[in-house]
Amino acid sequence: MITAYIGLGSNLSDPVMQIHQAITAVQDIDDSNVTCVSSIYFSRPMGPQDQPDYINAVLAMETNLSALALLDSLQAIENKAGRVRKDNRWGARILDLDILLFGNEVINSQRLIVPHYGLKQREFVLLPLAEIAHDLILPDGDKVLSLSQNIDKNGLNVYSN
Ligand code: A4P
Ligand code: MG
Repeated sequence: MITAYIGLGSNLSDPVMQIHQAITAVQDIDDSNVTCVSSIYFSRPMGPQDQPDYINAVLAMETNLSALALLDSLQAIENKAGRVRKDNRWGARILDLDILLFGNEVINSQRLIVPHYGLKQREFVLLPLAEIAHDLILPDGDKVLSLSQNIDKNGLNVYSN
């Protein structure tokens, strides 16, 4: 089995409920087990500021699925939550599920870039990730804990454990 890390984000339609529902839905993905879930965090929007604040979390899972099959399952969960894809980059969304890491794999395909391209620049990804995986080392050798200690928190706060 491969250990994958998934980033969860929402800033529309009761974000805390969206994140809880999404965690439950990920637990139901075939050939996979969720092994750890971070606290739920409250974060300021990255990108356009004329949108609501976000709720973010990260979970760890073990899976026998391929990375693309996992992406399909995550996108099905986003669609079921009522996500409508718009052209506005970094705009408001009901639910965003990103594959942050897929084992130690580096993937650069048309549908999937892993590690996630924004991982190292996003406090709302690095802090929850470091919370559940202190010793994690990225495929390029960078330590998640040091990255999380050196990034501006930008008002990131634990919302609930
Ligand atoms: N894709 C490629 N790599 C991946 C990956 N590692 N995981 C492709 C998931 N998908 C990946 O995704 C567009 C396409 O990216 C997918 O079809 C997949 O094939 P999407 O979810 O439809 O689009 P998106 O998430 O809107 O992409 P975008 O614009 O890159 O958004 P981001 O970068 O995810 O940012 N502020 C706070 N505080 N918290 C947030 O969570 N999120 C965003 C969205 C903006 N500001 C935020 C937050
Ligand atoms: Mg996404």
